[in-house]
Amino acid sequence: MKQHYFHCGRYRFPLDRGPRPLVMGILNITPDSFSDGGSFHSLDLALSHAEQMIADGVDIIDIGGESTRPGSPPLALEEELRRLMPVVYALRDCGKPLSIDTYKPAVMRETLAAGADMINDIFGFRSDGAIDVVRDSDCGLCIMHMQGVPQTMQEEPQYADVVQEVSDFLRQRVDVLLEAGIERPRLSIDPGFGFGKNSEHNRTLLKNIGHIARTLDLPLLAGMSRKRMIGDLTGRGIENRLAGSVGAALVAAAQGAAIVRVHDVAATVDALRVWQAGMS
Ligand code: PT1
Repeated sequence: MKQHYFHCGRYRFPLDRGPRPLVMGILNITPDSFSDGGSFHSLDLALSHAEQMIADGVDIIDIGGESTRPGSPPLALEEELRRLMPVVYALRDCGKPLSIDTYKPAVMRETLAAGADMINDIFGFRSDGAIDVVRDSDCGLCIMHMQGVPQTMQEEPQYADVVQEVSDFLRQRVDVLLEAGIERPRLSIDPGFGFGKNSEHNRTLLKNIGHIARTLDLPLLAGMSRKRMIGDLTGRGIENRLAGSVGAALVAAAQGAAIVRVHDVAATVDALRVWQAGMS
């Protein structure tokens, strides 16, 4: 039976509202470079960033403490919690669902207990104990595909058929999560752009996100904002990828993506509003 909503903790998003995907705004909590003890400065920055995203029309706020860009080293659990918890407490009643970008079950448990609505796991809930944590809540889930681990994933990504392999992986993870008793309306899937994929893999996936979403019959989240793949297509450095990223969000929308994960909320929401007006 066709799924009509995405269930995400305290929130429930209808999925049949025409072509416009939900906009997930990226809130990176970076270490505080201005002070070494208290982290008031970075908390303050994070909260004003969130406030701006809300004013700009964000639908979901995705909070991350650990960078998972290619080459990034893992972050200690204690430090990830130290960055995330004050932000979750401060934003829990901001009126928008809070998604936590983490693959660590202990971080999932603590942030869900503090009021988070969604867990966005680049590791696809493969960490020991991750499924048990989300099963005990009603949070939304994003199941992402990644080949390898962030530190080395871009060294030599290889696929015989990237669309098939990513789809097969996502289907397997969906089946495991359903068998564990997690309700289907809580699930979303993500091909994981840039996570163990070269530019040809990324381009092939970009052309096929509609196909992946239809074969898995689940809401699809696309995260391409400012990534290397946008640089590959435009020849632009990280600071000049806004237009390319907005273009990518529209391509995702055109193929029926349910959620786009972006840095530039205002520009993306504007583009999607125009898109929606022309498509509906
Ligand atoms: C993503 C994603 C994410 N991306 C989800 N979560 C990042 N669900 C973090 C590059 O090639 O796409 N989906 N959480 C950020 N990771 C990357 C990866 C950033 C690759 C940059 C690149 O430039």
